[in-house]
Amino acid sequence: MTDTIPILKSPACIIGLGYVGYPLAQLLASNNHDVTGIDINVDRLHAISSKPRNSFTTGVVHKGVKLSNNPDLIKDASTVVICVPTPVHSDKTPNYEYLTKATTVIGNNLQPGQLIILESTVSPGTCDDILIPILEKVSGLQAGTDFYVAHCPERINPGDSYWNTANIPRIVGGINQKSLDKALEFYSSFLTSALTPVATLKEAEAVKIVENCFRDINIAFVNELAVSFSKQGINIINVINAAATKPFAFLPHYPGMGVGGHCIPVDPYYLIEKAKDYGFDHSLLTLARKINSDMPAYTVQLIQEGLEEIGLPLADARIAVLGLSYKANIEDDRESPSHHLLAQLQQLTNNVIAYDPFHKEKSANHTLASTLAHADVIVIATAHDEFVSIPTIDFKKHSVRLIVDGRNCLNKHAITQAGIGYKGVGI
Ligand code: SAJ
Repeated sequence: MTDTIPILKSPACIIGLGYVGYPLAQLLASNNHDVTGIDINVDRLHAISSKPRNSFTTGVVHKGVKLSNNPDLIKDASTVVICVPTPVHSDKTPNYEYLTKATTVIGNNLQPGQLIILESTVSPGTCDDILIPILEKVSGLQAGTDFYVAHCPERINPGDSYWNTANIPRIVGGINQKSLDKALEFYSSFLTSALTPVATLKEAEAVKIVENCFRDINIAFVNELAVSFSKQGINIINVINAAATKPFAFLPHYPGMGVGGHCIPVDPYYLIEKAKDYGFDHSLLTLARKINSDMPAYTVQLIQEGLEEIGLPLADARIAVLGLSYKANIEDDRESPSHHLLAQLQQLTNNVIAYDPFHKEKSANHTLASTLAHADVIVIATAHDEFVSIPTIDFKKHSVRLIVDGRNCLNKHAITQAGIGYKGVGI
């Protein structure tokens, strides 16, 4: 029975080596855990091991993590942590494909005494309704007695230089007390952060969804204010920053050309869809999603207004969108509003290109200078440092005529003083 081995010495297996699973595997390895990382995507394993495809052998240990695509290795672990993607389908309904496949594979290798922890973000009730039934059906074992189940929703902020897998506080729920205790013992063996137990698996699932719905709603609030206040000649950034001087009961969020990433624009749909099963309509969450999803279209409107103000017909304008990543100084462009903006612009004109230093393969030109040199209109979609630090004189030098600052990250005053048209989001 694997549950008699002290957790620190017992091997762990991480299923899914993405932006959550691989940092977790590395942290376990750096804390002297015997850790195996399993990913079905061999290209991912090659990328991690930085070995060319023809020289990678499954089971190779890289930086203390045994890398493999062989699910049989699950049998050897005392703790199995699931970190697979939970995206949405094109109709915005939850896509549990990755989770059900991973769970079935785990079920086929499940051993008595193992602790199964789900970290992926899911709707409340997913452990009870999907994870546990599959594990029990495939293995013939009983959850809570033969094996243990917990949910510790991942929290990670890509690009954050301070908060990381080791120090971000976490919450944990279990199917029963023994599962919860084993999960708390596991995480406390390598995390430096606070661990907060919650009463049930459902509460743990709900916490993460609530965190990210909170963020989406607050971003929608300032995005709506930005559109309203721009009509009233009020600078929304000044208003938000002044409101943020209130030391309590206000948390600043900022307007922009849209909300991207694998979390914030996705997670609310998990709650919206689950609540429908109970006959409840999350009208606020739905409206917030619509407001944020409409921001690329609002940005197109700003471009059209700016072109009219400088007397340049859209048909004659060479437009360059700067930034494909969903947020500053990272590569990830999943659900990026930049893609929605480009698609809408391409409906109106063929003369639109993109540039992102993290996506040279999707950039029309390989340098920022050549992009600026061939554009009348610059649209800032991502506040990468490379864009924020462009001297106004460079825009002038390349005869840029209009700047639409989708992240309010440039110096509006210097740009307008240089005789260049400027449109911000609410400023
Ligand atoms: N955004 C705004 N205005 C804001 C904040 C963000 O328009 O005031 C936009 C960003 O440009 C981006 C999107 O929203 O396109 C998401 O930004 P984000 O800072 O929330 O970045 P994420 O998606 O990496 O969010 C992560 C979240 N991670 C997960 O849920 C796995 C979550 O931990 C936090 O909500 C967030 O980090 C954070 O606190 O920074």
